[in-house]
Amino acid sequence: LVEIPRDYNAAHDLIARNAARSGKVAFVDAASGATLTYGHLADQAHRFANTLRSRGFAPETRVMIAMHDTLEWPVVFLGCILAGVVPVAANTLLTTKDFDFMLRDSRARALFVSRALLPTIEPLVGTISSLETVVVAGESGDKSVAGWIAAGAATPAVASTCSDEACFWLYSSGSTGAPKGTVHLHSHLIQTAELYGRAVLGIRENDVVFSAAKLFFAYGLGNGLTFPMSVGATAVLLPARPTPADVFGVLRKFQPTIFYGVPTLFAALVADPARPKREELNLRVCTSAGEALPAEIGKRWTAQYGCEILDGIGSTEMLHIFLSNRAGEVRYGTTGKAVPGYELRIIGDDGRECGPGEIGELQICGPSAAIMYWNNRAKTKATFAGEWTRSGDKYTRDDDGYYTYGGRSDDMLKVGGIYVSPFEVEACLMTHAAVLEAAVIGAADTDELVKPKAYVVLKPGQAASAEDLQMHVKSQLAPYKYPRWIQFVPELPKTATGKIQRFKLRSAAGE
Ligand code: 3SK
Repeated sequence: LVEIPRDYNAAHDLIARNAARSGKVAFVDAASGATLTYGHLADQAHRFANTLRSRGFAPETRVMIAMHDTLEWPVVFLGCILAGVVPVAANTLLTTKDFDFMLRDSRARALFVSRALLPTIEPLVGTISSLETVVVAGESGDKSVAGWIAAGAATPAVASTCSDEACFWLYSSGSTGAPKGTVHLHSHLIQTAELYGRAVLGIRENDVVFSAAKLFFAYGLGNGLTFPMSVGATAVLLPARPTPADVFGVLRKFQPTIFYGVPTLFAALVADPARPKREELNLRVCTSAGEALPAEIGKRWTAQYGCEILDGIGSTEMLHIFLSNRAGEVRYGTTGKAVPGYELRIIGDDGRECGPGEIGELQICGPSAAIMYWNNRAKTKATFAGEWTRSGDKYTRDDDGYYTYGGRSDDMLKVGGIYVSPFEVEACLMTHAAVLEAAVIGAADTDELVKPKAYVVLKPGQAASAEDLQMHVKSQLAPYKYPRWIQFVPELPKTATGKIQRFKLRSAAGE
């Protein structure tokens, strides 16, 4: 385990590690080609921290970041942490309603937001009393991120924080209810960098890394910020959604040595007729997380690019990956073995620890576990049980210590690596005038990757097409949540007490 001093500021540590690399490129914006050196990053983060301080943002104040992955993202995130201010990194794909909840729940006093996301945020401006200011990224002027950086003094601005105090939050989604503000400490970032980044990935100074997962996801934050900064490597940032063409463009142009993806993306990449030849790329290792990587996709990628995908699993609660395959020991179709520094156990329905081959819930004990869900005592108690964090994922372990994914303990779906609650999609379908009832399950596509499928009962005398209902969901929820298939049925299977029997729909669908 990594020893962390009591007086410790996570951003100061990540910046100070690179004090002797001031001329080296820390971040590259793949869209514009602009770069940010470690020296400029340090300067801008301190200036930003000084502006926060001079505008009265005291340590422990919360602010929200809803920004695309540009060079300003690390400056804002690290600048806040330097000042002891707690950044809440938000999913940029969410809706106005989601932001309304998160801004109220976190009582963020400032929102740093990309210009392109303003239409989502504008209906909220002036309606949330705790939100004092909205500062736009990608612009210049007093009310812009660039303006806040420029206005700050260049003097060092490190708040005297403790390794055990709140450093940043991420929002995690659950099967029911609102997203949960997941509170992480100053000590957590570097723990993930040492235990997974260094020990499993072997990340080093001369690596160039590229993460398809964005910085606001726990997976993307470690991949694209903590790990490269912990060793002085260079990270390529892509502001836009990672289409196969963009991803291959980045892999060709910037020659990353580490590429972090998710199964849906790897499936699209191996099937892309315009994919580059092996010798055009410079990959050393790839990672996959978010959902189980189908073995076939891993094998096809390795056959094509001669480079393994280390499939692993992490969580917003544990901050990064705690179970992973290792280079040279990959077994596709499994999630590998425990990451050293994390202890894992599988607990059966009877509450006892499972032996090899027995299925149960995976629980994790390790030094990067979040301390709580904000404003949510019941869910905090249900998830964080003393030293152990419940994952909600079912697993088996074989005699060699390899773990294999066996589904969720709740009804949650992982779609493209992001949680989707079937209840939220059902509730949305039922707001359509023609829908009487709906049930949503996960169904596998041709790559064996899970997507939402809806069973819908229409009101008598009403008509609606599958496309109508898909459009309806797309207009109300984050775009990845819409059902890819809709089956109209005369009724839904139910228990005597009226509860929908999703397991019957799953088995009828062959899931
Ligand atoms: O979904 C995952 O497997 C994951 C991996 C790393 C960090 C966070 C998450 C949710």
